[in-house]
Amino acid sequence: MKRFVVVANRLPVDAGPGGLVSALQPITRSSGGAWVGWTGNPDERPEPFEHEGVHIHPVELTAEDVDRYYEGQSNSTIWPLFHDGVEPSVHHRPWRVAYQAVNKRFAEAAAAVAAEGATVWVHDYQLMLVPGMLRELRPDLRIGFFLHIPFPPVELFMQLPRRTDFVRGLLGADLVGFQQPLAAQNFLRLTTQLLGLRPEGERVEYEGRTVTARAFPISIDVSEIDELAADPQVQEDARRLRKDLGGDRRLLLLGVDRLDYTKGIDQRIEAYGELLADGTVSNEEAVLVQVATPSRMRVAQYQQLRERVEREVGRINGEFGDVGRAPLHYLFQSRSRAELVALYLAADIMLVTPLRDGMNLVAKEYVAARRDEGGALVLSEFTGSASELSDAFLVNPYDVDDLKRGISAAIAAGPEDLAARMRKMRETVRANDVGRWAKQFLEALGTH
Ligand code: GDG
Repeated sequence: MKRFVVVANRLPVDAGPGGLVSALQPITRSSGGAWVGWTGNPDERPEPFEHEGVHIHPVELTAEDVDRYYEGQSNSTIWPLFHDGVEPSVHHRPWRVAYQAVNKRFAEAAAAVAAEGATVWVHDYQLMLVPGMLRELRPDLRIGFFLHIPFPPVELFMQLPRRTDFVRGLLGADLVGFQQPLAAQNFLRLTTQLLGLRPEGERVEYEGRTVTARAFPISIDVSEIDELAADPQVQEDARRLRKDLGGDRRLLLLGVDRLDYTKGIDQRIEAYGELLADGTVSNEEAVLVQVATPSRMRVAQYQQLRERVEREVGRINGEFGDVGRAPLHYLFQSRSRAELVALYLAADIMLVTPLRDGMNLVAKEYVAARRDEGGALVLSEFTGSASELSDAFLVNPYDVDDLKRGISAAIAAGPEDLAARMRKMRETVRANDVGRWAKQFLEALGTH
């Protein structure tokens, strides 16, 4: 039985050193805690085991669960709706049933490993019913929930079938954390609209308990990026990349995203194509590298996005390229952390232009990597990161002209202006590392 339990869709094994894992692993390890989650492979349930000092408690998902709970309800219903409905949200009753059943399984697994009075921290949109289910099984627990994606405006949330279940589910927690203050407010307004509750400030009384809804903007493991950026091999790789792409005479623009329709990849490529077409940049003097990491490729909307993007990449390279020199390098591949940091170091302009994003860690990683205070960040207003990184070149990604304006401003900016902006952004990111984020959340939950 454990005093601290993390519950997340995925286990911290074979998942790569993501920010969440590096933030929670140390706390989980030092408290002798447990992590409840899925291995990522359908139809398998390994026995619980120890991994890097953490007790791993696998939850099984059948192939049908992956289809309905994960790709269906989580990624085709909730994900698009919570991102402003940038793609239509798809609703199917069997998906809802599976989501509920899988959430029950996670809640039961957490209830089985948590000691009397333990702290349980549940993560993200795949598991929004877990806090309520867990509260019912184990009223003695202190339960926290953090939503990594945006929480939509009330009018959009109201479209969700069985919407009240989700609000009740979240209210099972003592502390519900969001990326942005507006998200917490949206949630509290819904408790009034759907349940007639009366929030006061960030607190609301529900079934005799006080639930707090507050923003805890997530960040990155700054030291991980800092160490990679200081590594002579990574720096050498960055120089080689630049050389391969045409040396210092060519301006290097970079995008790094999961291939996801919320990331604004097609709008960004369209803007770059127009800059080439109107002569603002030429193939001689600029090159865009777009890393698009394969993601959720069994979901139809992701396959369609891939087709759209690849058609546009082909068109731009066909129209503006030359033998041995292409204006756009598109990598539909996953890269190592070291390779990403080498790209960050090589890039003159980082393009982070999502249509909506809870936070966006790539923007923060780019800033953390630039120990040289070089480089420029073009950043969408619709990311959580924009609230903190106001010294970036902020753009509205829905407006191609504004995207082009932001990119052109970054191209035109002088080195002193860029360094001043980067210095301020680096201070912000370095002062708000993911370890601090986790600590603040857990302190707020503990003193609740
Ligand atoms: C969700 C929310 C929120 C990307 N490609 C590769 C790779 N990555 C890494 C990046 C970054 C992470 O994945 C992506 O994080 P983001 O924040 O950019 O976006 P989501 O995946 O949508 O994350 C988001 C986040 O949760 C945390 O709360 O910020 O708003 O949507 O760290 O570097 N890593 C490796 N190879 C790749 O090819 N190794």
